[in-house]
Amino acid sequence: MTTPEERAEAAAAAGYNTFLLRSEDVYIDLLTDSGTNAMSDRQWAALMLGDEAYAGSRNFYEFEAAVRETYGYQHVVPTHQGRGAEHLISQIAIRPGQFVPANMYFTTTREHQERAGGVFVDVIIDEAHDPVSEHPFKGDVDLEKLESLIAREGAGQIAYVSLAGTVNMAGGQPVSMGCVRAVRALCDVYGILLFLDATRMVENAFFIQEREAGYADKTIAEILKEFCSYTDGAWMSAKKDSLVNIGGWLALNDPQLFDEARNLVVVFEGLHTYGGLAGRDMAAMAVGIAESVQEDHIRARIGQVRYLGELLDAAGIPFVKPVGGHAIFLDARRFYSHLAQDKFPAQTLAAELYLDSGVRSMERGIVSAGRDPQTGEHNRPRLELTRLTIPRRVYTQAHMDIVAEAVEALYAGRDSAKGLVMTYEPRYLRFFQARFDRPGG
Ligand code: P61
Repeated sequence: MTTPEERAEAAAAAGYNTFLLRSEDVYIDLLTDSGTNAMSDRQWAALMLGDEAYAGSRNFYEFEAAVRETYGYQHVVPTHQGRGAEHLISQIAIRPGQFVPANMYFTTTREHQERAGGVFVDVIIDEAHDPVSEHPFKGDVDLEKLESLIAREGAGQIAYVSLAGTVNMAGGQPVSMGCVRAVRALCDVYGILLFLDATRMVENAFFIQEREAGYADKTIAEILKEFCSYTDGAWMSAKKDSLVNIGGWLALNDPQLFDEARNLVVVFEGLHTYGGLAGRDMAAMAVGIAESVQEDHIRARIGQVRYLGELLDAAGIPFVKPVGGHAIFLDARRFYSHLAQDKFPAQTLAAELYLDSGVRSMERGIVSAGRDPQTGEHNRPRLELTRLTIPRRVYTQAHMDIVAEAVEALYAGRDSAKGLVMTYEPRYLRFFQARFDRPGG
């Protein structure tokens, strides 16, 4: 715990960017659910069985078996985390000038797609951009948008369809099984590849089980495997669903594409049997993969996020509905309705929440969206959100109560917020390291 004076100093030193705070200055850390999960006793025990051979570690084969068993893909290379895998797939599967249609962007994913010369195109349904729409599958692809892109550019100009389950930037919103089947069918007509960002696909499976006709009696594990079976491969940040502090992978069914991945991984990550990880990390990941699909775990995990949502809803706080898998996304546009987007309302909300309570959250609005690579202008997302992200197996209900009280107190005094001015803007993924001034503060 810190005093208001200490937080004022820490926030100023961090340029009012929650990514630049020291964790010891944070009371409840809802920056991310990435790598911040608590490992189980079994995962810790597995760490002690690390086989740190440079080549052919026993833990690699355990990890490979876990991916095959739980996700169903044929071939896999480990990577140090999700963006390592995004880099590999983008380099392998995108030719400069090709289009990459996706169900909304993710920061690192789009960065790697654009670095490989790809042109990102958002083909998510319109409801995803609307924080008040209660559509049960806001992560779905709009097939008309996808088809018209194919018709306009030609199938040969589409690198692949980039599908994420759940959709982080839309609020952790799921994709339906009906959608992935339909996208698969369309891809088959045109001979287009379909790759999945499987980072929170277990959480996505939970929503299918809960909401989609015909899936109530299927297990999370069955739903996950069926969903993946419609795709040609996947990349993964294991720091989320798979309950580890570090790790990721790229899986591919096509032996030739896999051959390229296995070759490229040695240039950027490490040998194909460790990919930037220690043997013990792969051991913990193998156990985490199996634990992640346990029904009770996933119900408790999403239940906790919903609990916070219910508290905030009762207090009339505006946030993205329905509540998604990993976080509550406060709607900064409505929270600070007096602030124009150029005043960075979501960044302001993250800064003010920290100053007021020591709770750390994350901007997911205009700062995160970066600039258009062609025009150099700010991308202006319709969603201007501040994410309260819940790590898995870490916090208690009492922590959620405190967070809700903190947000309510901030909402009561919302009119006094004046916004922020950006004083330093990094070239890549600017939100991580950008700095701001706080007028009057
Ligand atoms: C997060 F502010 N997510 O949500 P890596 N795909 C997806 C992710 O959510 C994801 C990655 C790929 C993070 C960490 C993070 O703009 C940010 O293992 C759906 O982080 O490399 C990561 O996986 C990349 C936070 C990443 C950010 C980018 O908190």
